[in-house]
Amino acid sequence: MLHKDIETALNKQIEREGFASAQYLAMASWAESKGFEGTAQFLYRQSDEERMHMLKLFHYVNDAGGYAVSPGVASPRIEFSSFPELFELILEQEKGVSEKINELVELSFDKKDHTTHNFLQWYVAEQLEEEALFRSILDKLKIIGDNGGALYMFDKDLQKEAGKNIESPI
Ligand code: OFO
Repeated sequence: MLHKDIETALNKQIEREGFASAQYLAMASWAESKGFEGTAQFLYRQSDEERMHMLKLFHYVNDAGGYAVSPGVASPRIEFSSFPELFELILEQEKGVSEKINELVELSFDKKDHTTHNFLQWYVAEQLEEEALFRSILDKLKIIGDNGGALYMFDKDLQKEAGKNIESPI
């Protein structure tokens, strides 16, 4: 049986992953409306990934004897001034998620809940990967600056990234 505090904290995390999915979806729409197809595909994929992160937690809570709560959807931001601004926001969002995952790991440790502690390791590794990905994207954008041709290539690169298989965690 899940400790109540852990159940509550995991449900909070379900909410965050759901919000991340909605935020990526809003970003995908923005990129698509600007004609950046590759970036849009990449962001749609990110949105799907976050939904899977949410579902993986959801199933875990119920499998572990808790009660998973389907979260309401808070309104994500829908307007952005530039690609650097959009990707900065993503990196901040992912850093925030990593922080919360670390807090959850600590809580599971405090409560001596080894099963949840073990389950959360997948998220620890995933967040490390995602933060690294978005840091490298931001580095590329710094080099690109206002160069339209380079931005076009950047969009094509993200299209390739979007085509990579997503490892399904559920
Ligand atoms: Fe990248 O947020 Fe999910 O875990």
